[in-house]
Amino acid sequence: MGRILHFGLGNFARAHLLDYTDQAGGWDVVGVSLRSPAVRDGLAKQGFDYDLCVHGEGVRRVTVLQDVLVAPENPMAVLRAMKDADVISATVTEKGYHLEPSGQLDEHDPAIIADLSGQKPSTLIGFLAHGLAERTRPVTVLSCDNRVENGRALQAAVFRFAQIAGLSIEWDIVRVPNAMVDRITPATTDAVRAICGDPMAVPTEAFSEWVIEDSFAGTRPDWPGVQIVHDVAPHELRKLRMLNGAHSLLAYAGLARGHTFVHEAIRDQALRNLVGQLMADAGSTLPKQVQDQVPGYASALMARFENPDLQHRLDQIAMDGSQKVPYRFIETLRETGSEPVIQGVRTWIDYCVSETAQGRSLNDPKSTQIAQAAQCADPTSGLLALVGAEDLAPLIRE
Ligand code: CS2
Repeated sequence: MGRILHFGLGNFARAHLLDYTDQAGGWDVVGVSLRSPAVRDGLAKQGFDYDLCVHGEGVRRVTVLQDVLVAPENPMAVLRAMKDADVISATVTEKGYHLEPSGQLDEHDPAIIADLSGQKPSTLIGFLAHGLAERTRPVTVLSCDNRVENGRALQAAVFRFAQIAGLSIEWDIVRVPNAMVDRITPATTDAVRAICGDPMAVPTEAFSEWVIEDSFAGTRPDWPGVQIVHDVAPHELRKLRMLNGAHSLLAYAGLARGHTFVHEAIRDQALRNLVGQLMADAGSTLPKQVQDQVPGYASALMARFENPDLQHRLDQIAMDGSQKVPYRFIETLRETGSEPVIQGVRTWIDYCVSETAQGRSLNDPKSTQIAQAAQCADPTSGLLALVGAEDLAPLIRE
């Protein structure tokens, strides 16, 4: 029996890595919650099993999870668990990597400063640096978050942290593959809990995709349907720029036009046209070998967005914009000057300015800086600076 130690037990992990591993058989998963005990407490009451409510397919009981460790309660238990796991994986969202827009470890981030000065880690990066320094047996560290070259970025961040902290990691026994992950998984609603009769149920769509770089230090589960490839980049750019780019455009422009859910926004003809053009523009930036997939992928995405059963809230997607805008909009914009992408960036800026003006703090790790920038004389430049794109201000303002 192999073991995965997984950091971050949000709905996405429970609908993706845990579901794949449950279906693979022969492996189990121990989860690590980096913040609150809520998920552990909820799942512990039901033996760590939960219902996955797959729209269009029915309910599946996922039984692969054995335990959940709550890092703030007992960081030493997490470090001990890191010694034995065959695979250490993570879905901690973009902000959990503590990176600058350039992709380097953000050494000014308070959580990283605290981890570097304290004895016990609290971030994924701190745990990995300390945990890997203790490893003598090969291990794969698998990032399952939306980010360009997620494995490389994670490895570089841990490398830098370890360097500053004076920790020595035997990198020869560690592999950190890049991976593209996809499954639209909204927050759980009371209706989903009621339908399943499970307070910890997770709603998700039938579609799912996982493409992982062929770079493992040891064995891995026989995950059904997972593509193991030499180069993840074409798949990852397709998904991040087309799906996630379209999602963020729908979120900021859709909220401004009074919509609440993705399925409503995509039925608004003006937004639908914008999204179609954004996908075509983003598609044109992709490597040659996936160019012919662009039209089919775009129409499949439209159908996924139209799914009314998912009840996917736009304000959920609008969260953490400072972390998402760089890879969802800025890269495509630099390569194409795309008009719908310009509108995406503009509507993000408008969203920051109007939320701040109404006295609401954004749900974003840079909420303080966003509020300051949104109230300054030139919010466009101030906000673009936060996503490493101040030079694009003239284009956005036009
Ligand atoms: C969404 C993603 O919340 C968001 O930002 O764009 O969570 C999206 O649903 C997933 O990446 C789909 O795989």
